[in-house]
Amino acid sequence: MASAKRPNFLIVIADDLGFSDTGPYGSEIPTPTLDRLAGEGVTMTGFHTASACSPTRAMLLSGTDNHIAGLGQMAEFVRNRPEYHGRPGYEGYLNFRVAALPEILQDNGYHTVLSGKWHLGLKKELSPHARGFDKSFVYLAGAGNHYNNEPQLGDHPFQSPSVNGDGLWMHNDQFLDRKKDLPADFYSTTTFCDKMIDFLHERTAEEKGKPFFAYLALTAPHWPLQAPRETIAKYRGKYDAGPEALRAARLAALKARGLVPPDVFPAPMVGAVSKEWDAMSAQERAESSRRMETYAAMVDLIDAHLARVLAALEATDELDNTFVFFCSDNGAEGKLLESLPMMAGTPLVECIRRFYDNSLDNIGAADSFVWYGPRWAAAATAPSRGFKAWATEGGIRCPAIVRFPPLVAPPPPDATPAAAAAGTPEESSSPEQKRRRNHIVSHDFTTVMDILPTLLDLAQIAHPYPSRFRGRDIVAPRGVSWVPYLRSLSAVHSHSSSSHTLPSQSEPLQPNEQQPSLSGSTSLPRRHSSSSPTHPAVSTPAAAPQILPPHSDTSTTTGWELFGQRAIRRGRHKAVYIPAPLGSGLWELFDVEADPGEVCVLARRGRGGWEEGGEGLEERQGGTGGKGEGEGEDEQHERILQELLDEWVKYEDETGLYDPDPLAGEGEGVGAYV
Ligand SMILES: [Ca+2]
Repeated sequence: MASAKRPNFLIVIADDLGFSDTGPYGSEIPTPTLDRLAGEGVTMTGFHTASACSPTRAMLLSGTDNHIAGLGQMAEFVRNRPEYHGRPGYEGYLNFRVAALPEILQDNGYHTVLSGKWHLGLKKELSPHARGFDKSFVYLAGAGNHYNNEPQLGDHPFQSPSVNGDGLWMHNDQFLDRKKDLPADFYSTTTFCDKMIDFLHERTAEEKGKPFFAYLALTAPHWPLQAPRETIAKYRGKYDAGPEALRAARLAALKARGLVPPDVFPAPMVGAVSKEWDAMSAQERAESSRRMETYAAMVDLIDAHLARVLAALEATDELDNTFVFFCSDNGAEGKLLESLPMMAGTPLVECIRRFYDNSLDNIGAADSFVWYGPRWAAAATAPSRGFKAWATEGGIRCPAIVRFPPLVAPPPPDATPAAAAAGTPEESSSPEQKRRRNHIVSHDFTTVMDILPTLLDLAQIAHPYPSRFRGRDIVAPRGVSWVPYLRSLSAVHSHSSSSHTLPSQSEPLQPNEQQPSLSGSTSLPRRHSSSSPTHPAVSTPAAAPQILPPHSDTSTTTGWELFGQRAIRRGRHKAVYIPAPLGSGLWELFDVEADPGEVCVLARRGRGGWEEGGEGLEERQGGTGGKGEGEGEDEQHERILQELLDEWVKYEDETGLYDPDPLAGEGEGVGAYV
């Protein structure tokens, strides 16, 4: 009987998928498969990754920080920066200080398979086959043509992996010739899901006796935006009102679902901004819309093909004993790549100019090569600030859905007290309305580093640290198992389905008109921190089940750094450092639960001021004037910021983080290739 086995794991990761791009998060793009997973499981709003691809994947498979696991910076970024070379944690591949999740599972009786993007080492000895996967079909690099169409290569030897996939495909321990060995009808999402289904079908009797770990790492909807013409056609005209209209609709949908605070103040646009919709010519608007239509088609196809994978598991009666986890690897991609000075004349841009056709009717085709730019990305990241590669929430807060009925599931739609109390007549509620009312939403902070401890907990496998592992010394994971948390969510939801809505602020948002703007942004609103608990259920009577957030301990801090952008978070407070010219070049304190847009600066401090012991650049945003007994609000925020900066120093020490100042001036160009 399937349920007697240890649980299977299916981890599905999408590439550069934005926060609100799927149905559970209110998207207009229909994603019935993800709607089902969310309706039968948990939708998370507090899930965090690194701000870019390979660091997140390193965290996922190691359970620890990317600066420890070998992706302190992306390999593409450090390649021509010798100051990083030779530093532990900056190897550019998943290093051997970590015990990789598939290695641990393989050693403990799991059948381990991967289909999709690896991005954690380009050599055979660093490949999935070498890191614990029994079976793998992989693209080793970070981005590539979704149709395996590289017309330029016969003529011109472009070396960027984005336009040259030669030598980057592997099946198990063998390199593939992408021209001969990939299917003639290759399309990334289709083929990766086909291969995953093949791996599941092809299991031997012995392999079927084992639980499995299946890692499906899709390359969509990462640029180049490409999809079959008929799928793009489904979205024709849907985006003609432009990105601002889409952003407003997405925000409204997030609020309607209780996924963001109802009074949230969305972040203003940041970074290099493309032309206003109204300032565009009709032709420019048509081309921009077509890019978004293509993006939507890519998301549509992720869902459609994921349905096939789940159907394969249902056919073998394995789905309900499979912990299914779906997420994105970083925020939506908002770079305006073509406008970056550092991109001018690069091989990629030159290659696109010479060999691709980005005319309106060809956008999305195999020989087109486009991205969609900051305004469409801002629709997907709203209300958060920034995009992929930013340490603000727009870069690191990602959609995440869990389905595993043995641990966490909403009760049947009409069985909840709220449903009964509401007395809603059966005929007046659509199945969709009933499902949504019954959804379990998790607002608590979680991180991609938690996946490894969670899976090991479910499999009842102890992490090998501090013992040696496969003949080497290893580090401990930094993530925390979600098992008690998910169980508590289910219990609380069953006990009282008073919906898991975000607390509204006790005081309304107030303009902060006396404050100067930050880095040219609009004037900052300001509001008081709420002293109310994160979640209404936390304060339910003692007899009621309690939610057990995995990172509830206020001494737990989580840090981020990539491309010189830094952040450190403890509880609801987060300090962010964005170098000029993109940011203020100051450490800024936010309450990211009340203010997920990171627009209300509670305190600020210069990096130099901190380093020199509090002298110098220290300044802060004006307070509210409230003078309570003892510590005032401003003093409290200053103290919290100071504590977080102390934590930052610890984080640097613990992770071996190396962040030379010269990065600060590079702005948005960093990481442009990946
Ligand atoms: Ca990515």
